[in-house]
Amino acid sequence: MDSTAASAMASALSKASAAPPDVRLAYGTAGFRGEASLLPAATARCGALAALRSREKRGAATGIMVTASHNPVQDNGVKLADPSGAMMAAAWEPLAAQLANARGDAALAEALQAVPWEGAATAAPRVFVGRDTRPSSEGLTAGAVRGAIAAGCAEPTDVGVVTTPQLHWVVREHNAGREATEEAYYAALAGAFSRSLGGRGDGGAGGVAAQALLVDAANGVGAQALVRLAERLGRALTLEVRNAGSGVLNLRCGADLVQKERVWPENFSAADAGRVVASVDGDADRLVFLYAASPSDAPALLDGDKIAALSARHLGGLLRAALGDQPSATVGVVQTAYANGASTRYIKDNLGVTVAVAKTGVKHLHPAAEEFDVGIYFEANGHGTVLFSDKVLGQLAEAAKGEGDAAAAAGRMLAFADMINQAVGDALSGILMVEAMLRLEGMRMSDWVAFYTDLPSRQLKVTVRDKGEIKTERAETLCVAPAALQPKIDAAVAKYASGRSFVRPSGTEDIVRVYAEAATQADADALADEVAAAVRETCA
Ligand code: G16
Repeated sequence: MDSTAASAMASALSKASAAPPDVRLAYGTAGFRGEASLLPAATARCGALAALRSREKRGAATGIMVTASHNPVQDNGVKLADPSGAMMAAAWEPLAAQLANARGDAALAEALQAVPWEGAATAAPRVFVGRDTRPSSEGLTAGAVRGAIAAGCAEPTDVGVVTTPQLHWVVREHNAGREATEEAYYAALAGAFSRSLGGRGDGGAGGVAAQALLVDAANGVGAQALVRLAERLGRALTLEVRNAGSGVLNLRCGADLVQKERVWPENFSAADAGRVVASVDGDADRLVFLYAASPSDAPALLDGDKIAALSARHLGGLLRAALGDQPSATVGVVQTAYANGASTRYIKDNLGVTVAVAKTGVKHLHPAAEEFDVGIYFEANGHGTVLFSDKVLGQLAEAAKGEGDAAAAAGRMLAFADMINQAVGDALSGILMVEAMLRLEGMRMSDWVAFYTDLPSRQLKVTVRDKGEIKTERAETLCVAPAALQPKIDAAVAKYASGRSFVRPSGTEDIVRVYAEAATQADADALADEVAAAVRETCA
């Protein structure tokens, strides 16, 4: 942007936004995140950035979502959506950080001058703004709207209280010229769910839908969306939503707790044995399942790895049924270092599907999945989705015009492509996808659990003076700073059979995450404790 335009916009933006806090805010795994009182400046400036990104994309809509996802209720955050509906391009993250931390008009003008501006001067920006149910979200959203207006977006579109994936979906659909409303979202998902089943599996041929599917909504924004989706689904699938908002957001409930601690969330217990239990996080972009065959069993966790395995198995099979045994379309799974080693082996060795590894964060997995025609990406924590290339969609559309089993398989696969939110991981869309796949495979939850047995693992959080001291490489599997840490991790890992461990600074919380895997649970726990102690000692 030229200096005259930048100065004018800086003065409008500084009137529209509070001053940044004394601490420097970093753009983390999924945007800015922290205690809500730290965020008014960052959210307002992200509103401006969303408008600037839209201008740079010649008026294609972008999105801004005010949420702190799995974080405690007193935190908040902001996630930005690109015109494709995916996370904002990584190249713009430094611009966001510079803008969010700029103090005074001159620093704001300098930050704005760094924003790409080719063709943007005349474009009319379009920004969709959504928020979750946190008490601080309404005020921060108002700031984001003011920021977008200061950057030239005359009328930001307030989509109100929505899940993060709904906001991303609306942006994607709008830019594709389709109806981009919340109502259209429910209709699209429910319609595709029933088309995917095509009359098969209704009522639960696989024994999975005879009873209502139980959902832990983390007392978050997903609860109201699940209720509206259930209305649309009617008898095709009954959902019973618990932790629907009367308790504290993310406290002893939600996908983050369930995945990390492998326990029943609040308001669920051994009495729910035999039922399918889905757990979503505070903004409904993560999904994991729990299942206990009998009340005396500890619940088994079916995490993002298991969802990836089920998707690869079902969609790989459908693709071959639709396009023949040697389809030219490629299928691949993208995982992170957190993926359980047993899942990677199952996907590669049993399913014969390629596995790629990316750094934590959907912003890293999503582009890696785009390398495949059917790109399946899931983080173990339940974030993920499936992407379909235009090439494979074209091949399937052609095949669906025919007759017989191949045409039916192609039609079913196209229904999955409509049901799955390809903008970003979506717990609601994921629940339907898993349910449809289980019914079509004629599988029970116990069959899915039995795909493979997870290697025992443990995750810990360690608080240190400055998590930023920790630097990693090789998709976060190697700690390169502080230099003394990786040798300590290596020494600890060497003591345990099938040991594996890594550390990384969280991009959403002020902590360091420790992951450990080993042949027995006792060993995984001991390894995690040793590595956590090494982190404390080295980063004290
Ligand atoms: C965000 C990202 C996820 C990522 C998670 C990790 O999730 O969207 O892709 O897995 O952060 O967080 P951390 O860096 O703390 O390990 P969410 O659900 O918190 O928005």
